[in-house]
Amino acid sequence: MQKQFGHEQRLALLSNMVLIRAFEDKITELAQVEGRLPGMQITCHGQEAIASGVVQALINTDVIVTNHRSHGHMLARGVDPKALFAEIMGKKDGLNKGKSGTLHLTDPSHNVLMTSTIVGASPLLAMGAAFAQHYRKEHAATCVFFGDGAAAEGSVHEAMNMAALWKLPVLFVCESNGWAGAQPHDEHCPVSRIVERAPAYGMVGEIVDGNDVEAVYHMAVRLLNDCRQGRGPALLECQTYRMHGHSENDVQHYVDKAELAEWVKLDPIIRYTQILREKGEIESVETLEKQAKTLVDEALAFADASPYPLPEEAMDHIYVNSFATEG
Ligand SMILES: Cc1ncc(C[n+]2csc(CCOP(=O)(O)OP(=O)(O)O)c2C)c(N)n1
Ligand SMILES: [Mg+2]
Repeated sequence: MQKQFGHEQRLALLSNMVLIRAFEDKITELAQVEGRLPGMQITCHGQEAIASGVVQALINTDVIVTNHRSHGHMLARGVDPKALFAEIMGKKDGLNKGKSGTLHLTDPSHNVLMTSTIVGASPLLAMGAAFAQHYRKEHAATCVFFGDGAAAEGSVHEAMNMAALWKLPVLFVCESNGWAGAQPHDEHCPVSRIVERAPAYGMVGEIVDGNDVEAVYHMAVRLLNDCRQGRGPALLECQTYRMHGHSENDVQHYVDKAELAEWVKLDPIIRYTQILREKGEIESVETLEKQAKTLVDEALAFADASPYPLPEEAMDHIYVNSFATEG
């Protein structure tokens, strides 16, 4: 059941954004230190309102399928920051025993089915989860996150066509952040708004200011309710901006600094803090920031204390019957 929208919900929308920012600020910091974090670190700086708003609109039975920019979705869903940090560091006590790293995260206990870093694969993979919900007549939906770059992939078109045809309970959430790697939107997409495609698939489409967490939340609540009631899929486009490089080792030399500065002014955390202060709901964001920092420090200490998985365990937990045990 969806809780009544009030002070508690507004505070949760803000505190989840603050936690995501604090968590990823630490990732950014450690990504610059050699040997601290394996692989490519991809953060959602500037896009926190989408993770916080959409995920808060989900109910427990809803399923998430996500992509390479997934930390925010997982934290907002309540995934343990310690296990998440340890996983990102490739440690044994990580969410996936240190074998997924940052890019293949999954947490079935929170119905985060999977992360696919194959651009455009997540929507098609979400079809399986949504079909199962539909087949079992569950009161649940599948929420899949993908980027504006992914929207051009054939697999996304197939997924949308099939979902609309079979009236599957899927919320397609397109995080339109203006970039696909180093390519600006108009270099890879002939329409400025992905949402314009929704009617052509035979589904509802809505667009929101992705830096306005309450707008995202309310729209997601509405669309998800319709999905769960068997009215078929919907496309929610959230307009936002990628505030960091594609990954933390991308210095964004190709980004127009004035354009970036304009978007920095629309930072979703600063905007919502101001709104809640004006409403008298909070005095400042500092208490939430301190709490988030403590959680992140504890998460890092936990991850640091955890060992790396042993080489002889490399094939464990990969297959249902691993090659290691089958010989
Ligand atoms: C099929 C495929 N092609 C290319 C890549 C390399 N790649 C990783 S992320 C990315 C950009 C994706 O852009 P978008 O979907 O807008 O997501 P964003 O990174 O902006 O969140 C690319 C090209 C990939 N992982 N998979
Ligand atoms: Mg993008």
